[in-house]
Amino acid sequence: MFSKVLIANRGEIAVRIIRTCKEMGIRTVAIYSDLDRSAMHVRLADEAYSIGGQSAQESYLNTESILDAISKSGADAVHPGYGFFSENADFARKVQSTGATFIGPPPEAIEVMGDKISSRLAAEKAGVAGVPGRSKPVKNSKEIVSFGKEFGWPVAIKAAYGGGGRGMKVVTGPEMAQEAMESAQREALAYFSRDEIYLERYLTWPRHIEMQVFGDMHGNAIWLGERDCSCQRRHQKLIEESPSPNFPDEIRQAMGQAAVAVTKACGYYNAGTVEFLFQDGEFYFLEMNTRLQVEHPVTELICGMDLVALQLRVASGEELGISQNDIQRRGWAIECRLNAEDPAGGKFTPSPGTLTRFRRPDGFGVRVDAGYEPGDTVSQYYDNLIAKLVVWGQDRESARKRAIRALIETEIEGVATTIPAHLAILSHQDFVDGTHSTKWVEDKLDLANALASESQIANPLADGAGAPANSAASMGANSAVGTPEGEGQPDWLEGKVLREVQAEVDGRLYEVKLWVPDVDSQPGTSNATGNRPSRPRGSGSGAGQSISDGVVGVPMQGTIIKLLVEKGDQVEAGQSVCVLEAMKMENTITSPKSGTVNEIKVSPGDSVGPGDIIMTID
Ligand code: MV4
Repeated sequence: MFSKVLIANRGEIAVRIIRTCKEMGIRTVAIYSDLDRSAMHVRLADEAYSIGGQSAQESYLNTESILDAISKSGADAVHPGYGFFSENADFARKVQSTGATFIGPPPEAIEVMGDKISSRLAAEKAGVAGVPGRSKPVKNSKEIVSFGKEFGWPVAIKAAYGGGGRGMKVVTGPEMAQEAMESAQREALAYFSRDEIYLERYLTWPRHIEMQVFGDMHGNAIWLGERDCSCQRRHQKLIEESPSPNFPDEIRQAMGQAAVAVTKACGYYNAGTVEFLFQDGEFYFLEMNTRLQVEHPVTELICGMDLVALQLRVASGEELGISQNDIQRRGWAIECRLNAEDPAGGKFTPSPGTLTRFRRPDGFGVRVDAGYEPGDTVSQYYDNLIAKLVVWGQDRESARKRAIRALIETEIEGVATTIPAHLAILSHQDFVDGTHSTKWVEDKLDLANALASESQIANPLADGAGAPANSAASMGANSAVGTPEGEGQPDWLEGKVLREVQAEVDGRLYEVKLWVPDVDSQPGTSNATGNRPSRPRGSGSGAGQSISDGVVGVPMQGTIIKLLVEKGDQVEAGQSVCVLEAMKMENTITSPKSGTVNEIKVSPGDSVGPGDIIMTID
């Protein structure tokens, strides 16, 4: 086994690898850019070497400085993580030329799988079919037209050296062939410096299901179950789960065997993932990823195995030590990628910044792989994945509900996050039914108002609006407190901010979200993303107190029965100001503070809902 491993990566995956090394008694070496001098992976490693620079190109993609750090540290192995140099055969060879071991597959296998035409051929040779198509480059648009006639429209044009979805064009008919071909070639050239393209029949509603495989240097290979990664937008995955819902076990077994066949056919060892498209009961080889993937914890949770430990063992020459029959998969796992992005309007706008608050969820079946701690900064220069929330449950519904609970428990401030999108996905009937596809998030899911809609889907775990404070209804944690901005905002939201207020009704505390006039926003109290820098809550800040403490809000759906005060009246904190009929009961609503009734916005008989404003107190 190795004595010192250099992790040629940053963020959560570097942290992930360091943790397993520590458990195995292996010394860890971090590398860091100028921006990452005090990053979490550096704090956790035993040693750290500066590689300079800010951008990925200047730092984590700077071969010379990384090779320098390998030799200075005396590391006997290098783990590339994912992204950066993880699938670069030249880097793997250079590492090996220093005498250190590259913790990953042989460079030749990286090369075969890096070219999509050669990987399609390799799979074909192993008896595993890709989507019906041609495993040779296309030279002119006539070939596209004849392909469409033979296989049917639409046709997918793909970049031979592509990947990750860039360079793919969908051609719906012969008249589009020429233009689509040229544009695919231009894109392929721009992204991958090679303009070879090839054709496949285009599947219109596929699921993306991938199979985790593992091989050793002694010719053994196994499969560890699938992951369904159909919830993605713009080729960025959002949610992954295992097993895949509505996926018959005969197909799982066949897919596992197909994945192992591909693995063995290219002389593969270490961790790998074989990607498939699945539609109408058939699966088709798509590509093979020759690295440990972001979503590997989903497999770890259902298999009860540490995949990084296994990577280290097989890289040091050990046998897998487990056969296919030893693999037992149990229960269900779901991973949500918490990115520093604002999902409002489905735009997923990057939202770099400092995490002024980061409360990690906890409890049974909850795992958080984070690359950041409170006070750390998510830089615009790198991947903005803050953390992965991975939950385990004994079945899909338990896992789904646990994921929702844990997302609600998570509090991140200072940056916007994808949490509202995850809540929208996990509480959508299509997801519950498992009828979604790779196109579902972009084509069907409505994220038009991912921020504001949070108060509407107030409690996805229970029905009925309104729940006690600090329960599922208080979703204010998720940086949803902010200013409406961007296109598509209704006029009435202009100049308003989303605030969380507490309302006490008959001695029970409710938290609701309100769009209120941005009266108390002073320069410096609100950061660039419009989020409040801090959010007082709970008894520590005084029950009934809130950020916009002069607003009396409606905590639940109901009818206004009676107003107990008039405009201009003096009221005391805790004084009853309004009677609301809800859930067949009369509830008195109290003033959150002492002051003067400034404005009354409702009348007896009005139908009101959570988030409506009853009155304001000055
Ligand atoms: C496809 C396809 C439908 N039909 N190929 C996109 C990423 C690239 N590696 C392959 N991709 C696709 N190839 C055929 N013949 C649909 C996709 C696709 C997709 C695949 C996996 C995960 C997400 C996706 C999102 C859109 C399209």
